Amino acid sequence: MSFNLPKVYPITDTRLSGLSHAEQVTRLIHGGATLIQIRDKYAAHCEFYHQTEAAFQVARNHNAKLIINDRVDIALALKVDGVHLGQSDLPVEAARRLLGEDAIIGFSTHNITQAKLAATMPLDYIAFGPIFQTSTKENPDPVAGLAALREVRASIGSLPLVAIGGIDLFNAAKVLGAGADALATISELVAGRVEIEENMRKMLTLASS
Ligand code: 3NM
Repeated sequence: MSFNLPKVYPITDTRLSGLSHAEQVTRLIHGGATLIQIRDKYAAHCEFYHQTEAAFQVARNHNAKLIINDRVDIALALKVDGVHLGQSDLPVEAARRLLGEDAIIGFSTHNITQAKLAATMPLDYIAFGPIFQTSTKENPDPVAGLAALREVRASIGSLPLVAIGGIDLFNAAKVLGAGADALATISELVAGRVEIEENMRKMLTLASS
């Protein structure tokens, strides 16, 4: 259960980008991404399976890692690198049993209580958010803010911490300064289909400086 969490963790969105997951993965990798989450709340399961298969092919060809949002069954079937689970998905322990020790498993948390509980689970990273206002997620939890992020950082030991929700080029440095190990972003990276590669490169440069 040890893996290298990059500072920028892009997440795909076919509606925002107007592009397939594989196409987004291609552009993100060209911009420097090494770990990408495939997220799709609308595609039929069968379609999501096939799109993820195509995206995984691209990722593998470039030695990038692919994480699937929610779907442990698809992760298992395609042997992708891992899953990202939400509070109402399959329990983390069950996913770990199915996917094994080598899979990357991340888990969304939205308040300090959830984050502290998550720190006791067999996880590779904890995600915390929304840090800022987001219009990408339907029915998001209340905005947590940077102070809560600092509190989570202080409460989960050395477990890698991914911040999410409304993160852009302007607030990214503050989020890292509050203790996040990685910035997970959707709209700032993939909303403009033409600029995906450039957006990714800019965010990585900023996060690495
Ligand atoms: N999860 P954007 S916020 C998928 O709070 C997701 O757990 C969140 O999109 C959480 O970068 C969010 O466009 C949306 O704000 C992130």
